[in-house]
Amino acid sequence: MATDSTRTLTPEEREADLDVDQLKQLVGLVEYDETKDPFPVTAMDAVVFVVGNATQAAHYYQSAFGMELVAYAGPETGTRDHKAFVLRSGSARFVLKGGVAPDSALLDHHREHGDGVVDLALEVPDVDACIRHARAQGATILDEPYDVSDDHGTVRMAAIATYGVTRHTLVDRSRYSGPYLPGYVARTSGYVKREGAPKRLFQAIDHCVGNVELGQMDYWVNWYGKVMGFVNMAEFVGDDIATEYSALMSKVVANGNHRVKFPLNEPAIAKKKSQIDEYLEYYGSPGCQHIALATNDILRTVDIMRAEGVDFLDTPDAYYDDPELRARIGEVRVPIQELKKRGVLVDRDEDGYLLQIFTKPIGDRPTVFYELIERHGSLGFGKGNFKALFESIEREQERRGNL
Ligand code: TYF
Ligand code: FE
Repeated sequence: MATDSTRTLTPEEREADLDVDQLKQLVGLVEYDETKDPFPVTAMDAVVFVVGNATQAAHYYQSAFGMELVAYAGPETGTRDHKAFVLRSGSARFVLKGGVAPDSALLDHHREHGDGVVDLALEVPDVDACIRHARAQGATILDEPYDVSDDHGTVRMAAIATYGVTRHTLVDRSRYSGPYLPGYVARTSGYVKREGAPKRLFQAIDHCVGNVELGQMDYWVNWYGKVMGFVNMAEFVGDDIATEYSALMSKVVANGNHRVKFPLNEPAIAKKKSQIDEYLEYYGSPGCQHIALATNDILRTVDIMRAEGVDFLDTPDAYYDDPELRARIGEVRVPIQELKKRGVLVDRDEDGYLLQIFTKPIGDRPTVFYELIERHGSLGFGKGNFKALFESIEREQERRGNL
């Protein structure tokens, strides 16, 4: 019997007043038979970043991304090595870490990679079963299953290595009621309550993209299948598209109900330097390239983020004036003029359409950036926009002197 796994909401999702239908629409869920899943995953637990200045980054994610500060660990709370700020927006959770102690390993990490994602943590119902399966499939176990406890209960965790220096921490917080993890204290800031402060700009994480080295994409696609039971989604960018206008290949893996989606890119050999090569060079290893944030009002979100100083990639007017695009996308919920004004891209497939837009890299190095995505039935990633998008990325590469 196929269980309706889309029924499963995490406590964070319930707390954020998300219901299943909203979530289905937001991130494009499908039904699947969870009883046959060797590595059941409920949702993303957190995206964990190492940054050069977590104190200031926490301010940026509140002011520009409308996120809410919920927890903190640092020297004042007994964590002498680093500071960590936990931020939430709907069901999305970001953790920002910055080294404090001069010998903190986080400082070495930052010297080598700059700001970046170190952990795509996953909420799972059974950490031990996942680790047993992962080990049998040859995964590198970074942390064997262990418990951490405080007054709020117990969290069971473990970690496995994925591409580059990235890890997947597995988290079972079903017996825990604290603000994040033991060692963290609840912390809010006056920021969200401030008059005129941006109110929740996105509701969930839609997908997290990994850049891997030339020739390694299929290895990692197979790895996610073998180790985590992830399935290959139909969308891909092959050699044909790569050599025509941009030097990358891409495939998408997802957990059974598509709640967690990981596109994987590798550079392709082309006339110009691939945007993926630029990333690999500046990050110093494979790593997370972009995080797509699901919003139910992309126009408002873009307007607010722009006003707060976030830079988005530009889209030439010709994109919107192309009769072929107009015919293909048909009617969307707003006049095309509204999209054009903001540079929001639109793509349609057999299931529906989506609106999307991309920021420029958000740190000092040309590495991590964000996508905003508003889905209306489409389960894709905006394949019809790849040409316009990659050309826009290449214009930025050129400005940076990296093309
Ligand atoms: O996640 C995706 O597949 C889309 C498209 O460098 C994309 O957002 C792919 C590669 C890239 C930027 C966007
Ligand atoms: Fe994307």
